[in-house]
Amino acid sequence: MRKCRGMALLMVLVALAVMMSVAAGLSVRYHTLMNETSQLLDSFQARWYVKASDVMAVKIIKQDISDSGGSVNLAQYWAQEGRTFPVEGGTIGGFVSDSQTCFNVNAINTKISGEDNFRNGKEDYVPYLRQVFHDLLIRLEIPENDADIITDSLADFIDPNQDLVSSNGAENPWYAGQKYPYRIPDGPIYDISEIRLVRGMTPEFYRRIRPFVCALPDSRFVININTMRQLNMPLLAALFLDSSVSEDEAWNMLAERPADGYPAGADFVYSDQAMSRESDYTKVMLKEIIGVTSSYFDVHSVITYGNVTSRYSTKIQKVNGKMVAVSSAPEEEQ
Ligand SMILES: [Ca+2]
Repeated sequence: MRKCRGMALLMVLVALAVMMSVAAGLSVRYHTLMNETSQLLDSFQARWYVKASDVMAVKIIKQDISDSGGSVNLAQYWAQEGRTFPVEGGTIGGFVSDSQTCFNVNAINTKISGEDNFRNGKEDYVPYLRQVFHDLLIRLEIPENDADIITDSLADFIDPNQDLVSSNGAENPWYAGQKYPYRIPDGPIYDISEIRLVRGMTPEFYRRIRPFVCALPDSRFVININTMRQLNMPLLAALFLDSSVSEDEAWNMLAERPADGYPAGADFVYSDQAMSRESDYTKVMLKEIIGVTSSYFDVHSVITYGNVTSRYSTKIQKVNGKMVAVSSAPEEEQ
């Protein structure tokens, strides 16, 4: 009888141990699910705050442009940096950048008005914007041979034909022969990261080039001189096609720029500082590509909510005369 009671007690203890083990497992699973759900809800809320940030940026840019009669410059509210707004459960921060302070790769084959007058029947004439892009790569300490290949291959990547720009270029047959073959767009690209596929590009070269290039849905090439900051000077210097123009000299050229920007691009092109470094050729080119307004912006949002910090980049552009947010995506790691 005593033996039977002992067995029953043992079975009860074993059953208790099994139940405790199951309960502990359920508890861990429950907490994991709770954490996952909480993080998911935080990221949803953060995404809504990104939308709020975009709406606010569009409103401010529209108001600034309207107040200044079309000028886009660094004295305007949209250009203020380092502001963070508290919101329920977190913060909204970030900054807005003008996308017309970078080299628009979709314009690399665009002919500048007046350029033909300088061609003079030269078979080996290289279009101005290709020269500028090449000059920019050299300034970023990309070896000349690699710069030759990347520049001409980028031109082929974007142009709609399958004719090689030069022996340094690359069309579909070259890409078809690679380990992972692919077809090139032969047209404008949507996202600047696509240039990582261009012949000659390496992760290191892309890292160096990335801050100075963009892919706008526009084959025109217009730089807004009023929003150029010191960090953009490698590009401004490259526009002069003169290796003796340093980044510091380019920055000094803007010393006379009014706080609320030049009224017209010509005010920069005919400024004493710029004139002293322009050739007849670059003066004609600069007259065509230097502007004082912009139709493209990027909103870089940093949202903190709960335990989640989200970084998003939203493209804002003028569509049918109206500024609108057209796309938003997690910010690319630099
Ligand atoms: Ca092509």
